[in-house]
Amino acid sequence: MSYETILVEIEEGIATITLNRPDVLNALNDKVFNELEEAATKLAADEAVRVVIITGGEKVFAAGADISQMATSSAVEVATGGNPAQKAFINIENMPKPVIASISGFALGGGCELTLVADVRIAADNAQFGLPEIKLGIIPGAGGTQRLPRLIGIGRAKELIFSGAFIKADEALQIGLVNKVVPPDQLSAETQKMAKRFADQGAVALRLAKAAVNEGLRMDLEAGLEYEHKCFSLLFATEDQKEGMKAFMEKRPAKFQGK
Ligand code: CO8
Repeated sequence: MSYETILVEIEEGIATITLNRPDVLNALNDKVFNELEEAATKLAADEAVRVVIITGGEKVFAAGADISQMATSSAVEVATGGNPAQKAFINIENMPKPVIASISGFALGGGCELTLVADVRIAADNAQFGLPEIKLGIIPGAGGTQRLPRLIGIGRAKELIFSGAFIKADEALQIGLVNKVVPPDQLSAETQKMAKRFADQGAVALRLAKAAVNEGLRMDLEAGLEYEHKCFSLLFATEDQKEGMKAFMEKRPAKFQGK
């Protein structure tokens, strides 16, 4: 897969998408959003890909949407522009396999919002998070007002959105914005370790586990529990369920085939 603003590599079932506009701190313009959407569609359909990592590289995750592109936009252009940011992010969020955001340096505005569509977030201890849109006279527009309160709670989300303040990795960990913080030189290895751990599990079970959590969050508890039971029952039709339980009885590691 060849793109202008992102790099996509696949190795041993783990795909890595790297944002690649270093001169502007990986600012996200429409080209990036469109390429992310296309890559997510392809990786979602590729059964050989079991886990997806999104990173900005060693220095910065992404300093937000491209302000130079937005500065001259009219309300009509923004309203009728097809919302490439939300389209791309929904595509990533709905990928039927685990997505890990691996974050070094700034993850601001649309960059922070991109981390929110991943299933888990690992940060280097030099990472900084924030939604500074309010300081530009706008609000988060790629899901921040919706996904952040669901992840860290309404009060903390409003504080970040109303102030535009940046928080460091340790505070992000404390409020549940990231799952794990590691030294910068261990970020890549720790991300790979987590990706490998997910990749070793059964692909169908992973897919349904993700669906049960994501779909369940859109329902009331009763409907969510019913949905969970349907997913749970369905897994008894897979060879992986037979293998997983047989392996347990035989006291050996399971070898899942993803079917
Ligand atoms: N957009 C465009 N260019 C950027 C951006 C950006 N978001 N961030 C940095 N750059 C550029 C700078 O202009 C600079 O370019 P140049 O060298 O040509 O002057 C280069 O990157 C390096 O940046 P700095 O010199 O500013 O680096 P510093 O280390 O001094 O500062 C900061 C780093 C603090 C990250 C600073 O660059 C900054 O504050 N950036 C903007 C952060 C921001 O406000 N982000 C939110 C943007 S709005 C948004 O994300 C909305 C999302 C919703 C989209 C929905 C669409 C429908």
